[in-house]
Amino acid sequence: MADTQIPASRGVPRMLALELARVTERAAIAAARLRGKGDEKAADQAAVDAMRDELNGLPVRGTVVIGEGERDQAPMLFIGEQLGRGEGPEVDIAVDPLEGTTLCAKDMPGAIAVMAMAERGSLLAAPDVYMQKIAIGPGYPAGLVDLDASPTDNVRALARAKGVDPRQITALILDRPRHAALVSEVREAGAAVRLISDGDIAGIIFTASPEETGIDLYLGIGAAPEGVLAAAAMRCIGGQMQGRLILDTAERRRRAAEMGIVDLDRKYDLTDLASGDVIVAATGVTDGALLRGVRFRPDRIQTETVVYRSEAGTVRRILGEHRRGLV
Ligand code: VTB
Repeated sequence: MADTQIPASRGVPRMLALELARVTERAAIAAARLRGKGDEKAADQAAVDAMRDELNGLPVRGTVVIGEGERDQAPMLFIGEQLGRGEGPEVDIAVDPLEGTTLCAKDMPGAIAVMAMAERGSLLAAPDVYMQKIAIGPGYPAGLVDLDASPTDNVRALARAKGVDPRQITALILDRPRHAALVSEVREAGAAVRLISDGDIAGIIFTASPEETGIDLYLGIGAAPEGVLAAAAMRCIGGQMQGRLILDTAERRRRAAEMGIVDLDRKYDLTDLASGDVIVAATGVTDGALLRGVRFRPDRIQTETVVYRSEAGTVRRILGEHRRGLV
């Protein structure tokens, strides 16, 4: 269908895919200038400012439904903020201008600038709390793994469906003390565990191409906004994911209720987290397995961006060359 046939109030015109690449490219370049400086807040702020500026030039009426920073008092593109030129389709915007602030500050692999844009009302508006998550790649029967099944059962079910021994399964888990029991159980079930220090959006995306990444399964607790962004990407690439918000204090429950969450214990499926027409863009800040980091050359700046679109399931990798002085 031609974009001109999409009513102005619905859908995300596909031409916006390139615009989103432009947004994350700019945020990534801004953050990359502060790579390795040990200042997470400054890098985050630079990415936030660049992203906001670029988003405000787009022909959309956007509302930020997933922002960042509540948890760590970071500079925000805050939830509810209106973005865009105030004309064109109404869209939900989810942003993580610098996913992996610590990775960027320490110039370690895997920092990215990432955002999603979707039809109004189609991304879960979640507070910045923790989320329990599970994800596997495409090609398996629906419901093969489940948040409420034991890690052992999930590893076994996945191994069986893959036709391999559990010893050939690798699970990716954030390296946190809270995951000690989870890591032990997964290893006892026979699987290998790859630990990462940060960056579980990419971690979940890795499950969609196990033959390349070596990752079959994502398990554990990360941040909720990253969960929604990962779900938006998985909607485009294929794969399964479930998430449940961890609302373990009265304050968190109050914030969730304020955002319209009725069932506080709800187990969200992929399409509960991100439905409708969605576009996701991510640009590498530091080198990583998903994306190459920004390269500063004498006369130009190079970026690598991936853009996912749910409607057609397209995945595009864009190598940008930016003349210095213009960005
Ligand atoms: C993860 C990780 C992020 O937050 O979501 C993590 O993917 C969860 O929070 O890169 P804790 O660090 O508090 O465990 C990040 O590390 C940063 O947002």
